[in-house]
Amino acid sequence: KNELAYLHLCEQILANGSKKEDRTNTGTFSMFGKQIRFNLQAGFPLLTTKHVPFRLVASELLWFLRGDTNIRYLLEHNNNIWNEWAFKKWVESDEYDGPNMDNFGNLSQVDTNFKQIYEEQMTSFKEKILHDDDFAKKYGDLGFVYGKQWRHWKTSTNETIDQITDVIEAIKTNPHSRRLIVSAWNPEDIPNMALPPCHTLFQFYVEDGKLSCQLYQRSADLFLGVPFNIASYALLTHLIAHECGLEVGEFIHTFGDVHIYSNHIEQISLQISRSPRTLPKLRIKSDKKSIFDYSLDDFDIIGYDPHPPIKAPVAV
Ligand code: DHF
Ligand code: TMP
Repeated sequence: KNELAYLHLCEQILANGSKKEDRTNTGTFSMFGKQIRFNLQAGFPLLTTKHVPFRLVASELLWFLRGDTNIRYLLEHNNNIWNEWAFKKWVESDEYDGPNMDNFGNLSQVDTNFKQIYEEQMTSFKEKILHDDDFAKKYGDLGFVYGKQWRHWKTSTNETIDQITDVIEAIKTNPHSRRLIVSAWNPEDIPNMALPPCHTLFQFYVEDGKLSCQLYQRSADLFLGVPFNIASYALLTHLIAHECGLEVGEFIHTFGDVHIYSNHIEQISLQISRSPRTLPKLRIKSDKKSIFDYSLDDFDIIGYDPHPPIKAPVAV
């Protein structure tokens, strides 16, 4: 079963990961340079040892594909996974005059009073992003993150490169190419991003009518981020294969710093104690002219029977 590769990597890091401080002051157990593989023919890799919300994975991917970098679209789709990073920019701005939100990520985990004040601020922040256009423009935007680099990479001569359109065209016209690459890592733009891209660069490979994809992820939160990242790139590979008249091959997930946060140990131990179940299938319900025309209702996950969700705090 495909999922065992993920579970083995979790076990390995729990057993042999080195204790490492990190930017968020949470502390991690970490390893460098690992790889897991998923045969996409064997099922869609939405992990079954905990419930992974496919709706959130898919709406985030559609958001990238739109070239969108503003969390308003995510909030309109009830997707809250990027809120903290926009909120951070807001509370650190000169215009914010509410209660002190320094270190809100860590404080809200240990101080229940603070947590309540934080949640009130977050609720009103979300309301403003949804209903105040000017505010959303200014504070909903995460900067030059994935959507911008994938669809509107800015060149030194002020033109834009649409890497997704280009890579699809290249897969269609030149499938043997060894240059089928999309990069989100734009050194010039890094200072203007809420978070430098974790899924940094990916490459496609066509063999025997099958499309494979390999991702290089520079930094990987094995419990929270990675299950989303696996499903997201699997979905992207399916969509591009569909558009190019190819079958799906493998998704190969290569990691730089892959880590388990010290406050995820119990959760991940519970998860690896569970037995993986049969992977679900992805059904693409409607044919679209282009990969940019899909909406959430166009995909179905069939036969997903996961173990219950496991909650964990995200390190900000
Ligand atoms: N920072 C850190 N420290 N880890 C991340 O995984 C991460 N991921 C980001 C942005 N910054 C990050 C974007 N992706 C969740 C999943 C993916 C994601 C951000 C957050 C998450 O919290 N998942 C929960 C469910 C959330 C929900 O239901 O709203 C989960 O249990 O999978
Ligand atoms: P860093 O920028 O200091 O590496 O912190 C980013 C954290 O977010 C790190 O724990 C990795 C995690 N992450 C993922 O695992 N997957 C993602 O898709 C994103 C955006 C972040």
